[in-house]
Amino acid sequence: METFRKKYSFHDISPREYMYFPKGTLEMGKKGSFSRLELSHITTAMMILTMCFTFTLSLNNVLWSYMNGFNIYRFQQGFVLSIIAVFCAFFFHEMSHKLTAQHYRLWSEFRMNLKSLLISLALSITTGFVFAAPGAVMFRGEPRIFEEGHIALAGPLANIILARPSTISIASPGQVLNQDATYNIESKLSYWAYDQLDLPDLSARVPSRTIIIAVIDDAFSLSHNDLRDFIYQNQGEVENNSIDDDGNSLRDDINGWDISDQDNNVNPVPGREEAYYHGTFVCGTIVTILKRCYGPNASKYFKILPIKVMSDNTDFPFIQDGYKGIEYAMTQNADVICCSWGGGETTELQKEIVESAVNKGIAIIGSAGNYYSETVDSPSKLNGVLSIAGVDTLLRKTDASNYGSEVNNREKPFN
Ligand SMILES: [Ca+2]
Ligand SMILES: [Ca+2]
Ligand SMILES: [Ca+2]
Repeated sequence: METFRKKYSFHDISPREYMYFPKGTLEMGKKGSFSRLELSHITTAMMILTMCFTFTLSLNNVLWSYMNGFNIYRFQQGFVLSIIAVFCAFFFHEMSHKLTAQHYRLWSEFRMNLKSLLISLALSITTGFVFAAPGAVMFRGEPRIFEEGHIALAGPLANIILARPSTISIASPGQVLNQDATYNIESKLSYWAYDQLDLPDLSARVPSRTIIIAVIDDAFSLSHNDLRDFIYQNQGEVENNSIDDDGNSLRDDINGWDISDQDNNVNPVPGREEAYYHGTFVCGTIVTILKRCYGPNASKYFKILPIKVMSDNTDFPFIQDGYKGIEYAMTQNADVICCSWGGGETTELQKEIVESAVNKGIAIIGSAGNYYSETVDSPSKLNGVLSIAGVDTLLRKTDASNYGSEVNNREKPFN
């Protein structure tokens, strides 16, 4: 006769009676033993969960694909990440419950909840939302109170231990921005790529006026040692007097402008520098190239105009106001506009903005994209924009970059 019926999982479900019954009879509490039925339940649950997370992490659900197209490269990336996630978050969690229960000589097996798993899969495929209630570890026997506590604690504890090594970071494959860069430019960035550029020594041919390079991105750490001297100062503005001195409708836009949050602070929110690192990284790349070409005094001739186009209040790390950023760069007489982002369909208005910048003689640089696809993202693919793709360390096509004839070449005009 059963005396205890308990379920422990990270979701408290109510399985039907049959789920408790120990089919595939096992010796009570034999440590590490699995019945055939249990193995089939674990395998099925893991396979379905993996597919759920794949659709979500790769942003390939029906809703998103309808608007933006299905991306096989993101799907593959999402699949690999999902296998890792399901092993870490689900498998080790459930096995910790099970092995702890077996340690106390209790019968203990995992049982999936197939109906709940199929609902999760349908939700994930259609909307990208994951409701993960895969099942639970059951145990039977007569545990003492503290043993029940240990069994309950084992699962979450396994997740906490696995989450501890913060050195492992996995970028979301859905992000438009390049995410393989490091925040601390000096200490971590490999200089190999710069060596491949064969940059000329231009220290004897410095520009006769200050060249303004507008960088449109998520945020900028203006106090960074590498960037401090290069940051643009709007000469028409008086600092912090709450007056729009230069009459461009933006108060105190001294060092660029935060278009998404409508303020003059383009820095990342304190504490979120790692999430908003990309703009600082792009500037660091530009500064490194300038110093290699023009020497240590490069900051006298080149200034970086930081334009922040991702809100402090978003959890969705996508550039939101990129084209408005191009408009602002034009008002500040930028010579170069750097757009290390792209994607989606381009509206007529957005095309007109790029066209007017090109017609003003501004050099616009756009990244082709981060996916293995023979199409190039906007604004990079638009006429007059210099489209940049990536290569691997053997200078071959890489699956981390878009490619194709739209990448800048002789057929695609660039002024
Ligand atoms: Ca102003
Ligand atoms: Ca002012
Ligand atoms: Ca701000």
